Amino acid sequence: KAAAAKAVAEADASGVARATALFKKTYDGACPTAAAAAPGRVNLIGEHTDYNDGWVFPLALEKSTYMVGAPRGGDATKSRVVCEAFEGVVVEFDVAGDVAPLGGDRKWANYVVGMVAMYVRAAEKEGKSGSIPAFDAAFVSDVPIGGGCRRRLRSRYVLRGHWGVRSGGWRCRGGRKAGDGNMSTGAFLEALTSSPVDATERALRGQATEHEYAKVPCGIMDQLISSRATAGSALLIDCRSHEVAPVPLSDPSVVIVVTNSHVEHDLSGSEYPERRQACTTAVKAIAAKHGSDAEPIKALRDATLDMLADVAGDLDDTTRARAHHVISEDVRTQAARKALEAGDFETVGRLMGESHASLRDDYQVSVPEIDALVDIATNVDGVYGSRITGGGFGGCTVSLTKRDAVDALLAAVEAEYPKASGGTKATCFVTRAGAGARVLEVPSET
Ligand code: GAF
Repeated sequence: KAAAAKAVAEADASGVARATALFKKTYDGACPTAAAAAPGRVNLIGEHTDYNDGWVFPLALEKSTYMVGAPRGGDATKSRVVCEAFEGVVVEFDVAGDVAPLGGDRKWANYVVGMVAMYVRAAEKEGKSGSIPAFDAAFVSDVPIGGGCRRRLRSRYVLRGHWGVRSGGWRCRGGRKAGDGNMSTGAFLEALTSSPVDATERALRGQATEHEYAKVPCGIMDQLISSRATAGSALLIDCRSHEVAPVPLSDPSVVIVVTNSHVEHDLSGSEYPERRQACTTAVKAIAAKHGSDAEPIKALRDATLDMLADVAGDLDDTTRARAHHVISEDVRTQAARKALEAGDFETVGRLMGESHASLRDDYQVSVPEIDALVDIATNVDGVYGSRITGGGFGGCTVSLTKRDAVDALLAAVEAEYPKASGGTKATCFVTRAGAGARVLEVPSET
């Protein structure tokens, strides 16, 4: 525990120092007065259940996004933001509740602009105006890119946890994502205005930003885990009540490995909304037959596989398969929580394998490269289980592994994956469960 806390403190100090250097360089040597961080995440199990009011079981990465800044003062009306991935491009925007999403090469800043709009709106509801002053800010991130970007960094990925580093053109680092961009913005705005916000409320503002400003109709998982994570634990999250139950990952002989396929994914396309729509269609059919005033069926979380079987004739095969995934995934996720609490890693691994098969066959959000990574990992002695993690269509896998088996896993991925990916190499990292969004000190010497 002490070592983990020390590692977080060191990473935070280095993140704030890097962001401060970027801030000074961008804003004529000025010093930031507020700083905050929020982590990326990886989901152990419970995929595409969050927008069905179900359960998810993610943990925060030990890698975070850092934001520093200061009020501009004087009569400045616009805020400015710069990020390491687009160093030199300073985006200006109005601090307002009705500010329009940015377009073109300024799209990356929408997570900031959107969060500012959400905080301004919330204050206005309480009758407060001028709650956020015009500010300057700078971002850096240790959160690796989610999935793709083998070829180029798409601007909308930045600040959703999909970060690039500049090195002879856009280049990516392996890993996955999300919530860290808007949750670090939220915590930063709270630091700037000395007005802390409840961590769940911060996550809800982040989700609204995704919907309205990034046009991704996401659930609440990414923002909630980034906002509320507990170091050392995965969180079983009830996406209806927003209650969270930390489950310690305390066995030192077992680790979590994240592997990036480097297959590009983009949840702002049509696939994610189509999956959501199929779930809505299935809920309507099940509710019509099985819902009652006493026990309404409002979401797939309220349904069982028997109920689904009962309405199978009213649904097309695709819709039925989508609902089958979600209903069975909720069951697996709760079983995985119990198994993890009992230290039964074999069962957790088996459930992860079943989750992957369901996401591949019923929900159809996997791709051949990810399936290959899961097969490679599953065939390594000492790997309990492996699956696609996150929204899908590329991205990363998560594997639960004996610590002793990590070298064999990395060697197998290195040797086997390029055969399935047309030569692309995967990148892996081992992670413990990191801390949630936090306000940080700005060192006085800055
Ligand atoms: C993406 C979304 F942002 C989440 O809300 C969740 O639906 C996930 O895909 C799938 O579990 O990351």
